[in-house]
Amino acid sequence: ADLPSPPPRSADPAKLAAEIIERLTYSIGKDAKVAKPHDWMTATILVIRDRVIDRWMASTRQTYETGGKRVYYLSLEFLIGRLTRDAVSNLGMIDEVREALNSLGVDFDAVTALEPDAALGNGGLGRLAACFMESMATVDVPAYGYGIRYVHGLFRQQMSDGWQVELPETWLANGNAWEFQRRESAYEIGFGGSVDTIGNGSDETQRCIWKPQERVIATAFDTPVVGWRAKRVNTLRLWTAQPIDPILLDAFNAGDHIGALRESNKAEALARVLYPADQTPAGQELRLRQEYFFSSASLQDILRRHLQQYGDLRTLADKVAIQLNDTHPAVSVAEMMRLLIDIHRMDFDQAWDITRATFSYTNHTLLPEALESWPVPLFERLLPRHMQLVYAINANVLRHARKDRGFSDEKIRAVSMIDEAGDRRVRMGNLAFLGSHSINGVSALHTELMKQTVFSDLHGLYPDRINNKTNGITPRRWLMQCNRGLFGLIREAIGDDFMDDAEKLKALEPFARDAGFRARFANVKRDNKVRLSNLVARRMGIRLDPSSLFDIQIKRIHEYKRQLLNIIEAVAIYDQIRSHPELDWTPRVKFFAGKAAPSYYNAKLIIKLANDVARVINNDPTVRGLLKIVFIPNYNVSLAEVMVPAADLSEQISTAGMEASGTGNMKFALNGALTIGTLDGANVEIRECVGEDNIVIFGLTAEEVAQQRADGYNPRAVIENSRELSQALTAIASGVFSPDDRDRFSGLISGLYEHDWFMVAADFDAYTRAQRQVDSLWVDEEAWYGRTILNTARVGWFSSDRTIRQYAKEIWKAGP
Ligand code: DL6
Repeated sequence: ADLPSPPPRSADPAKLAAEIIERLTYSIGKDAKVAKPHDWMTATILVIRDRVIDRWMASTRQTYETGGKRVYYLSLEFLIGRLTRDAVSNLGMIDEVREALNSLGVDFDAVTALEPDAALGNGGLGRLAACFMESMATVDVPAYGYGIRYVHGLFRQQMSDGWQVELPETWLANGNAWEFQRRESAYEIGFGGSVDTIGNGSDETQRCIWKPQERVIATAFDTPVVGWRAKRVNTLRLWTAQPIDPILLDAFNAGDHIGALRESNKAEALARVLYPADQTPAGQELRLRQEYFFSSASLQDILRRHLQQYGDLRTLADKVAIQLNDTHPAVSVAEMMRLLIDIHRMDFDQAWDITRATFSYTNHTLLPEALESWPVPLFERLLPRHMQLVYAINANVLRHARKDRGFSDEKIRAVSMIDEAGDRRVRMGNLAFLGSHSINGVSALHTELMKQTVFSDLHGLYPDRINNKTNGITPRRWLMQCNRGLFGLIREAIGDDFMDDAEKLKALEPFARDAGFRARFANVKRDNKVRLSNLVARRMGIRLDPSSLFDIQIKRIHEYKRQLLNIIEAVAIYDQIRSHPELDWTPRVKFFAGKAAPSYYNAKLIIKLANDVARVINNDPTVRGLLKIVFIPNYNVSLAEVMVPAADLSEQISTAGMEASGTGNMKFALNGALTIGTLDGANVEIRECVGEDNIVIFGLTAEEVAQQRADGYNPRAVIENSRELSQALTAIASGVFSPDDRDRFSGLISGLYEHDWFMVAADFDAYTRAQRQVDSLWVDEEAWYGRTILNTARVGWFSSDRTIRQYAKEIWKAGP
């Protein structure tokens, strides 16, 4: 029988205020008089959460009743940031909640600022997953995100004398009012052990039974994800690991108090930390365990839900689409085969058809060191049944390649799931590719390079599978919430249409020629720069002049992203300012922020260099404040929300061919910054949208990079030919910026002379010319803001709503 639902909750500020007090009293057990700021935050979240739940249940019910296809986004990373402001804003209740809290003497901004960032990701890949979750709810795709509920997200970065130090991050320390534990959604996950074969050897009767040696329980925590205007609320389901027996009582009673908890600790280690590597091979058993743990839990959950509703797994691909976010969940392909064949008794061919029809895979990098592969002995020891299935799938594919397509030995080696060069390894990229009907890259250039390089032979074998889905960002978080000033100004100018369709920002184009609008746009930018300057003064004690050009590079620290190129250019300008004090130098602040993988020595050295150079330049009176360098520690989503709106210049200067897409480039352009960048990743498409005059492009193209490397690039000759570059490198290498340890950077710099894999020297002169071009554009303030307004007006296409609509239509066949 239909049971009654509760009446929907009101958005009236007085009612909100009353409910906040009620929650404070009855859920938190605090009197308003003694409540601490955190208590107010939790009470406020609980009240907002109630409004979300109404729509969450309606969305779930609607998918069930209409038999809608569900999309499952499997990702080891979700770099969410704070949730509360996002939810309140998407519910359209910011003013009401602010007023309610005000009436209680509590400041909305102060309360929301207390929420810790959910930093369950390393960088672009994880942040993309978070934007996608919000956009899937916005464009009405019934979707679940699946991941791990890491107790410790990405490490906290502290600076100790300019060196990065990693500290554990504790986002759950004060509880998490947004999540719901689902004790009933629990699945057993096995590791190790052996496989028994039963039956008489004929295919129909033979059966494999995996008997794992270790078992843990995965249990779910659900967080609602609210789409724009709260039309739909989807679910982010994160798994945590528990032991089967919380304590081995026999061992405990025998006095082995530590041994009694060993199993428990081992299980809990699975969800303890986010693997802090970014584009480096994880190389650790724990990582493979995490990958299998969350893949298996998610697939068991998906199959259970499907069976419960439809009772038949043969319809799986009609009702379910599973997107693999990079290769981290690629073991899902083998797990799906195991579940279909061993547990649900399907035959191999049918299981393989269903698997491929259900899965699709997104590749996010071409860097060879980031292409995951696992040593065969490790894979076999942890997942013996999956190893058998990988061999069986491989045999199928290789037979087809050789017999039907006449593949040579060399091509067979390239498409095989087993890498036979050196120690045998299971290639997760090939497994994900072969188990999917769609494989996509994340920008047009990256997709082309995928076809030509890492997947060229697989592409030859299956030419219809690779497609492009250029990344996007959610305009809610990355414009409407983080840049209230610009948001208000745009609404005044062109009305509200762009709030539901970011491409309608185009209506702003004519305002680029309107002097009054340009002045207001400049004022908003200035306010945002003042806000960032205040943050820097508070956190670092450095005073900045907001009328300087704010030049910002924020992203993971990696040699291919070339923070080093930017720092060397700073050293070169420093020289120039001192040699030519009579010239009109553009006052500039170069900002950096970003984390380095803890084991990535050169990246950490680059952070130290930025800090060393900053100390010298910022304290040199002859510079007269014309150049300042600021490295803001502990970059995270919340810091990005302050930095992005304050940028005049966005640094997107990776070695061409190496940045798959980038998404920071889109955020900056949307918030009215000019890009200085190479023709890499999505920069190429940004240039097409904003127009050549409104972006500053420099340097080698991807093709030229490949050509130079093939021709035997000689960086020493390039350096010796450039006076500015040689002088800057000599200064750094000889210890001008590191008087306490003169050789600190000599290795880093000699690497540039000897190989310079990332083409810093090759692009240096072009980069400095491009920077001087920026200086000359900056002088004409009117024209500068005309250009930046055109950037905002023309990058609506990079909304993740557009990206998700393309995934939904072209890959998932789901959604409206
Ligand atoms: O697709 C999201 C993001 C891209 O914008 C970046 O260009 C790319 O570097 C990043 N890739 C990774 C790969 N990590 N792994 N594996 O983070 O993805």
